[in-house]
Amino acid sequence: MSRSSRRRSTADLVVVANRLPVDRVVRADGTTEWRRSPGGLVSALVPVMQQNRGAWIGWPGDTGDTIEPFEDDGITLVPISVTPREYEEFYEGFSNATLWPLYHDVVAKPEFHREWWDAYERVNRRFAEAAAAAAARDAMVWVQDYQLQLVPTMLRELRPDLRIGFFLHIPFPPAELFQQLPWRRQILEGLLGADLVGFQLPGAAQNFVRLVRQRVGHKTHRDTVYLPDGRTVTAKAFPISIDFAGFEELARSPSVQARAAQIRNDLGNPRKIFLGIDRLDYTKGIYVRLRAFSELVTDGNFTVEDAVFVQVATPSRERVDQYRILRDDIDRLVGRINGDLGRIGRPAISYLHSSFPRQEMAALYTAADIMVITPFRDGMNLVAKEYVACRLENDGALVLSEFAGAAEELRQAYLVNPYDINGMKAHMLEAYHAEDRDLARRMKAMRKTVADNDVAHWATAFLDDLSATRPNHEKRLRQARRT
Ligand code: GDG
Repeated sequence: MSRSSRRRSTADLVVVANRLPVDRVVRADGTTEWRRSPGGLVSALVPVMQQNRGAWIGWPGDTGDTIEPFEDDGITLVPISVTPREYEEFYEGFSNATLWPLYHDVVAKPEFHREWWDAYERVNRRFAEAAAAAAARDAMVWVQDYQLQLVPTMLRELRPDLRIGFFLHIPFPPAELFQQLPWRRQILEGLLGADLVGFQLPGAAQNFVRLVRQRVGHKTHRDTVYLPDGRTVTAKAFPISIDFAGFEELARSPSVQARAAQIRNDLGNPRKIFLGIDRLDYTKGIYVRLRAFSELVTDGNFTVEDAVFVQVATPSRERVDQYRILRDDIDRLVGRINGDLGRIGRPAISYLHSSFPRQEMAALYTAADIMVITPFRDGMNLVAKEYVACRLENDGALVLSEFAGAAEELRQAYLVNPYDINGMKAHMLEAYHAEDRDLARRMKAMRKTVADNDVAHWATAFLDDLSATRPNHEKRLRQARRT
């Protein structure tokens, strides 16, 4: 056994995700270093992984050379190579132009290409083989998200001793839509390799169980699927969350407070600041929300001196056609609105197509009076929870789409239907005129919900349930070996 493979088969907890939790940074002198990527998932899992001889398997973020597994802060990182062609077909193609629109209510038309599917299978197998090599005997493996739905079964075939969990970060569609997928049965069977399949919402878990019954023909009862070999699979909701205390601390820091004041000042101290922050994605409903805001100005509800809309759109999937088209559509809309309604030094919409450090995000959340989140469909939407975490004084209003997973928990938000522009305008206006007492009552309740259910709570709940699966596992394995 080589040194690296001996090291690799010792992890008691293995996370398998499309991306590694680090980014490769090239220094000025040409040498490279790995920097931990910020984000709730990473910060919630790192401590658990450090205590459990953890390994993280993922793509390192470029399509270049093969990189050997290495240690980073008590965790083994196992980079998976993906060729430029596979990146196009597996990631941009099948993951982001087939599954992403299909799972988000078909808000854009999914494309079905057989060579994309072949690449999806091939890359999933590579991830599964790496997980099989990294996991210690009887270890727990947690597979993340829609790019890797075939991994659970591929891994189970290689390593029947493992406890395998899967979590889907995006919605799981109803049967009527999922059925369009030419590879629907393979995806369902891929997921059934897991002992525990986690979703953001109970409705998604029900969609999955119903499809398994209809399309694969297994017996099901409530949240459990009964497989012919006696194994069971549980499908259950685990709504993901954020590092609430971390965001509170950021918002409380003097530098973020000062920056928030400066942002208000730079915007000309309007009475109200509206804010949107999203990846530039057609599921997020950016276009309709900007139209709704501009109509409120045109209708004379307020002027551009009274209110401004700050929209941050983080660049995303820029080589996928539908994302290029969306970017042009939004550019044109913002140009038209500002051309029609803006005054010198007072645009109606302050549009930023770039990404920012976490501190700047916290300053924007702190500066904004009304956060507007209007996706047509969203697994959860962490921005909604981050905004709530930053409102230390229980002020600020959250306008939130009913079709974001977060709406099931944040019931005190101004809930809107993003397909109904008039309804959305009415709620934005209600938030604009709301009394401080009413806002405080709503925000206080939402802050409690998020504080009590942070991302550490989410990770623990999932891993506790996963470790409790298959109580008769050992016995069944012994029997299987005898026959
Ligand atoms: C998927 C699901 C689900 C954004 N711009 C910047 C930045 N961000 C951060 C936000 C937030 C995260 O990215 C975005 O998360 P969302 O939940 O809002 O949306 P998706 O990216 O679509 O995520 C979603 C999520 O997975 C988790 O399961 O909730 O439904 O679609 O944390 O703060 N962060 C920084 N600069 C930016 O410019 N630093």
